[in-house]
Amino acid sequence: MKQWWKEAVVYQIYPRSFNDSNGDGIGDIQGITEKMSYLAELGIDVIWLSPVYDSPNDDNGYDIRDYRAIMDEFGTMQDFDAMLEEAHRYGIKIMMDLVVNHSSDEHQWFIESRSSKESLYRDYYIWKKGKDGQPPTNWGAFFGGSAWQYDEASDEYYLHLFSKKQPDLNWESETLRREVYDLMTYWLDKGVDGFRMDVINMISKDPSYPDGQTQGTGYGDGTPFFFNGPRIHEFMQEMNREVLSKYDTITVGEMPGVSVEEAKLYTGEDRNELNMVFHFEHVDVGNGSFGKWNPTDWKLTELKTIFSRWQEGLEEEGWNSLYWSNHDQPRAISRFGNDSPEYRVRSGKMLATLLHLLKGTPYIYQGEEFGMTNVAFDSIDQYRDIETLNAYRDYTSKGLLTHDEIFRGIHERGRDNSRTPVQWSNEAHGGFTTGTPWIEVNPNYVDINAEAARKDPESLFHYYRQLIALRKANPLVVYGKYELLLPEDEAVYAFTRSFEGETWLVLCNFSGDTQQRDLPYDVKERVIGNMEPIEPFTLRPYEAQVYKL
Ligand code: TEU
Ligand code: CA
Repeated sequence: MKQWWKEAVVYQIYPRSFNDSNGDGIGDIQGITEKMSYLAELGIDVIWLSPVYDSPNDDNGYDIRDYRAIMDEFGTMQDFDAMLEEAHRYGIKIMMDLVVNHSSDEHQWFIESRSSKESLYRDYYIWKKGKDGQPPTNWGAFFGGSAWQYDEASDEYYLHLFSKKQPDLNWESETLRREVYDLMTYWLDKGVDGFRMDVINMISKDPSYPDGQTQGTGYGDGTPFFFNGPRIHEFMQEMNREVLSKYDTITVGEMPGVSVEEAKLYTGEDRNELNMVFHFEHVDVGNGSFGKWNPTDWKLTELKTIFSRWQEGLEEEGWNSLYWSNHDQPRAISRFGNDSPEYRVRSGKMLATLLHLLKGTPYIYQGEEFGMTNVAFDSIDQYRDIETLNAYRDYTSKGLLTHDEIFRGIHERGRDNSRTPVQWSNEAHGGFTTGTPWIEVNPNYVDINAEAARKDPESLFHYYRQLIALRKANPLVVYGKYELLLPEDEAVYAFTRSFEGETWLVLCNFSGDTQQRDLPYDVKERVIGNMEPIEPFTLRPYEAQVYKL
């Protein structure tokens, strides 16, 4: 089958915050259908849809209660079918979010499993005896506390790497794996085009369940025993053989902690596992002693080293995904650019130029295409994300971080930065809802919104359209070989892409100062850039230029 997913651009929708069609303050599926022409105008090929399945929303849909039903707040299965049909009418494919490392504790499987040790569903989940009154291991859950929840009735603990309402599924059970393949088949038979697989490299655990070196208190400080476990490739190949190989799909595995070497095994052409993976190396630059909660400065050379390792590492084997942001990460311009009024759009175009001229499949997160920024709420009561709320409570109550210290981390890196409603216009609530939004809209919606961007030919929105069109018109953008230049440069990211005798030079100034570089190249023409170029190679603050050599 043609590897169309290498030439595609993916747009991620977090439905809860995308567009509310019925005024209840919550984004919904009909709201997506209403915006399909907007996405077609942008020029994207695939929508990655964050979970829309029935869920109690402990983790906003990443805790699934019924894999074959639509969350009431998002609408009905008819709404879903209408959205799928509308997307396909525009030639846009739909990639569902497959969350099968864990389910909700309200899923029927878990209710049965917890009901009795003799239940047929007992081994759908991971139950273990404690040790001397303590949990089975000293692992910390990503959302705080122990990764084990005690169950009085059976005097056993169940594993939950995330919240205690997200019990981990037991992939050692072949019956459970069969259930997963069946639900995947259900959606593929409905006509969806692929899956983004949530923390899929955690599904194989080390069967010895060893303790970590230190007591995990959570928030990712836990032991790495649940990454890339011993049977992970067996499971991925079985999933491919049993389901994916029977359809023309696009797949991406979300893999915290994955290395380039491991990514070759997941995405190699002859591996029959996945098309690509999401790694976390670049989004973790500048992590402090408490990770993202006390972030530090990062250097451009760190970013270059990471991107280059992945570009070169997967050049011959495998394929890269490319992203700046998603529903777990802060807004790209605030994180890696400059969200001041003077430089917001220019640095947004610079970041987009860099990402979309790298080799791999680019992902655009909702609102990134017209330059949405981080939000800085004053009160913890304005935040909604379980990870942020738990971390604020735990780090301040244990005196590990002061309110001001962790609020800096929440403002810079909290997940709600990317979950405030998409700002469609300068109307109330940014045109997202006629009701009261489930989370407040960023007050800067008055100036930063899709409607204003679409009207302005110099906007970031139209620049993204040009980058996407460039990819469609030039195989070099998709297949060209990447070569890093100026590796030690802390202001300018420079690289070339070469394909069939043609070479393009990409220059991105990450700094707020004008940079002058002498490079041994003759310019034939300027392909794209965020400013009218002056003599090569002078780059004004946040200037980006792509030249054909
Ligand atoms: O995220 C996996 C994950 O590792 C995140 O917890 C992320 O590393 C962290 O939030 C960054 O600080 C996936 C989903 O994308 C996320 O929304 C879910 O909360 C999580 O899995 C559990 O399903
Ligand atoms: Ca709604």
